[in-house]
Amino acid sequence: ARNGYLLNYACNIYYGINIVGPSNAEPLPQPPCPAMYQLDIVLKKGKNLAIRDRTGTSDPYVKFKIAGKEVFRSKTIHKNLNPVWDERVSLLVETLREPLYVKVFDYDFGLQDDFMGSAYLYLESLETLDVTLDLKDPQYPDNNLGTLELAVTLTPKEGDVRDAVRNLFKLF
Ligand SMILES: [Ca+2]
Repeated sequence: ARNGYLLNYACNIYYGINIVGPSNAEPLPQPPCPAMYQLDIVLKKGKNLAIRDRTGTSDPYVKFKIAGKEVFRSKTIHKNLNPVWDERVSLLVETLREPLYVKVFDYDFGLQDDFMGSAYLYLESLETLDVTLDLKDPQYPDNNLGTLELAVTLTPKEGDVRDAVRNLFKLF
């Protein structure tokens, strides 16, 4: 929380410099607010996931995407609709505007994997550590495809607070 405060403080001073200048002056170049966050996610488990195999089960795995880019793929857990992954991933994100796109697939040997549902995790409005996502198929939004449980922590990066303060002093 202290780092977040410092980062906001540094950013506010950046923007403050531009705001208090004489109105007829050329605006100073707007330095990008050096906000960068570490996003720690524990993919815990899935509950009541969708059946995609003829045997009445699925082989689920999970992909995370941010801004269209795949940033994580979990292990496949075979023949289990209530899989426990307990996998941890640490990501660096530059903005909280892009949500984390979570997609679940059923692994099929030699065939194209089947879609088992997806959900968005909105980082801007993230308030709790423990997150339960309702999986949906956008084509059939009324179908319940089970849930995923995650633990999510968002931390402003300390290094960037230091950079922000260093850059700030260069301006004087
Ligand atoms: Ca399968």
